[in-house]
Amino acid sequence: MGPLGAQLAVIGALTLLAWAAGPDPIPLSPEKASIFADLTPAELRAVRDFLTSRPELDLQPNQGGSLGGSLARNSLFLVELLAPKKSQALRYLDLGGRPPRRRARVVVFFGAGPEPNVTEYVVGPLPRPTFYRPSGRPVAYTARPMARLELEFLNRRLVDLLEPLKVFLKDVSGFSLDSNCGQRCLTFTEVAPRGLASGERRTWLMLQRDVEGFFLHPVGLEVLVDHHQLDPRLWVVQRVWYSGQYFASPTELAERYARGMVSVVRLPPHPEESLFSTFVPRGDFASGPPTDQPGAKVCEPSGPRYALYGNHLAYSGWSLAFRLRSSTGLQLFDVRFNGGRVAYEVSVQEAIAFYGGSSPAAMQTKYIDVGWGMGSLSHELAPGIDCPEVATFVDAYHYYDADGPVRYPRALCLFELPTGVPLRRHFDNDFQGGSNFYGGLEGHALVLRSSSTVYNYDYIWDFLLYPNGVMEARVHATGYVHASFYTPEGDRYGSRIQAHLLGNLHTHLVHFKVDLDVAGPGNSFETMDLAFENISLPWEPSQRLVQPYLDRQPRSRERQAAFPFGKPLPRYLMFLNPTQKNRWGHQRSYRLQPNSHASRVLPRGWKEENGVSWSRYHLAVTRHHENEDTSSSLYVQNDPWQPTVSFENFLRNDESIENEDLVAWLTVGFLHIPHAEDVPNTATPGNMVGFYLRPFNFFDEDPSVASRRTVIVRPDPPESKEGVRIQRWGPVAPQVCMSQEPFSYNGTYWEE
Ligand SMILES: *[C@@H]1O[C@H](CO)[C@@H](O)[C@H](O)[C@H]1NC(C)=O
Ligand SMILES: *[C@@H]1O[C@H](CO)[C@@H](O)[C@H](O)[C@H]1NC(C)=O
Ligand SMILES: *[C@@H]1O[C@H](CO)[C@@H](O)[C@H](O)[C@H]1NC(C)=O
Ligand SMILES: [Cu+2]
Repeated sequence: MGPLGAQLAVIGALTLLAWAAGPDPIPLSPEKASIFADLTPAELRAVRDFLTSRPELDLQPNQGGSLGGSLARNSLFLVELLAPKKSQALRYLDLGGRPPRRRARVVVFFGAGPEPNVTEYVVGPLPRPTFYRPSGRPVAYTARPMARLELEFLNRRLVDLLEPLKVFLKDVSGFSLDSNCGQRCLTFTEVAPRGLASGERRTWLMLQRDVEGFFLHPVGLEVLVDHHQLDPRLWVVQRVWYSGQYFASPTELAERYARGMVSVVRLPPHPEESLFSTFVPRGDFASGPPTDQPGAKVCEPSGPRYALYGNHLAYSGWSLAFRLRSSTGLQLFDVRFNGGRVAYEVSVQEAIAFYGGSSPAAMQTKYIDVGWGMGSLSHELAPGIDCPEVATFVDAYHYYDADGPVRYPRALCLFELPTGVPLRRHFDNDFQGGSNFYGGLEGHALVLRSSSTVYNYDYIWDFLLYPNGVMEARVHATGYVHASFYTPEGDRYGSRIQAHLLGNLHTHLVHFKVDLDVAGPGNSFETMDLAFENISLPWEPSQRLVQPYLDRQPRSRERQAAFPFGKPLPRYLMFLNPTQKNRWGHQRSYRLQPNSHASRVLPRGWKEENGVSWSRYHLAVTRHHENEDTSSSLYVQNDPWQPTVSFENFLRNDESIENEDLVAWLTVGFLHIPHAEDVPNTATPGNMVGFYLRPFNFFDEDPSVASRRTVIVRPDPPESKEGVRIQRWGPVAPQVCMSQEPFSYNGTYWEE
């Protein structure tokens, strides 16, 4: 090992010691974290093999070769870890003993029987299953998520159904659905929900030119296809819309077009000069240095300062377990700081986007993304773009609409980020042209990231850990907007963003579950804000003084802790441990601080709104129940009218939430009115929402004082020659990717 290597090893050892320090050093161990780890490929296969060997289930492959499959067959749609019950997990985590048995949650599509349905099962114990038993009531078959097979049937059936429009489509778009369409093919976007009431499965499809960024190339034709039958030959078109006009069938449109009775919008020929929907660079900045050079980069002068072992993570006082749940996405467990538990679970529950428009497809779009496999859509992250080059990348395996585990390379990444702003600093002015001291601590955060590409949109999910006990959750939105064919009536619902394109307004909402365990499971919830008092001045009683005081509102029942949109949310949302105090006599607390511009997507109780009743509230705090695990489900997208999970029911019994195990359910989001700059894509700056979890009297002082990266500069006594004394506690890092200049700080200012 060379001198540099030796130095790195020393720094590594120092970092390890830093984790072990602290008042209550029982961080989560990698071994214990593993009870939350996603199923391994071997476990996924074991579940599949166990179930496919049961003749009574009669499971057939999902993909069944090239259209060999049938929708009227039974298949294994989803296999994922069923996280252990909290009571069992805590017993193991806190008291030791045997780990809870590993089990799988399985979703089976029963299409073959007389009463097609979707049934969920619990399968265990892993890795060698011996039992399976149903969990919950079977779900209507029409509520199931779309599978690839059904989409493939839809593709094929559409060619037949739109046969009468062959000439019409060629004339207006220059593109076709023919098998020999070459570079001029049409494709479509299917919107959801699929109908107007429970039990329906009829979808508006929006036809588009199949070019790069096809989402932005609607040709003006939308068709309503009823595909509730399991035999695709029985699927029919119920309605047709073309550029503002409705028709009963493709034939009617074709006939009226042939008679010259349809006003058409002929699209410009393709390829256009420059295709607006691609990422290919065009134009130039009017000023600035050349932009083809690499920009600033994240760099780790002495290697990573975090420890990743399996699904266990440790960094600057933090330890936690994580997984990437196929149904919903990132999920953290047993989040501890300096050994003290802050939260048992922090996870993404759902992401929705509800639209407005004048074309039927836009009017009908209410995307509820878990129903599209949001957690499983964790496609590869690119080093240097999606995550810094130095990040650690982790693969994921999902069993979702597949016949075995599917590997998603680099589905997760982990990296330490210089925040670009000091965690703290002070210039202590001596008011005589110099300072008494300067002190500063670099700002850093550890980021755990994944993304989900739900068709056109890309969500970037982050959890950030700061060394002062603050955790942040955030989501950035990017990718293509869901846009529709421009007609003048569309102006009311968004912006025209290309000649034939309307960017439709929509609201993005994201639901998070934060199961806080602030220094233990028994917590209470309180809000704080300021109120004004009007008192007579103590030292001049004839005068009045109006000033703010702390208005504390303990919230003892669930209804008092549910904050509907439309009313202001108190600014301090405190989760406190009533039995533990910090040194200053305060109940140890964590504060939930949302970062959101959310509002409701529909009036309360209106049809589809019932499927997303969580979206009524900025925040709702409930008592923890094992059977209130998630606020949404795979089935809400295709049946929001009679949802299998109703969040409103979590609040209905208005339980006491004093000194109980509490769960905070937080809705964040923003209104998106698309604009020309959403072409080619929605950009991340400004499109970020989330929340912070911040210690509030949880510690006796800011725990980041344990960091050894602080620098203090003091002026030396006048007789000394150096002028300043620089104090630092960290090892002097090698000069890799750092300034060649040694650290300097002058600390004086002068007139010139
Ligand atoms: C669901 O389908 C299975 C398999 O066909 C069948 O045994 C069961 O009775 C069905 N359940 C309901 C509630 O329809
Ligand atoms: C404060 O109290 C005084 C005396 O009652 C009253 O005259 C004054 O209007 C009050 N001011 C405010 C801002 O409430
Ligand atoms: C700070 O800058 C002033 C003016 O250039 C110089 O006289 C002084 O020596 C500097 N002090 C240190 C500590 O470098
Ligand atoms: Cu948007």
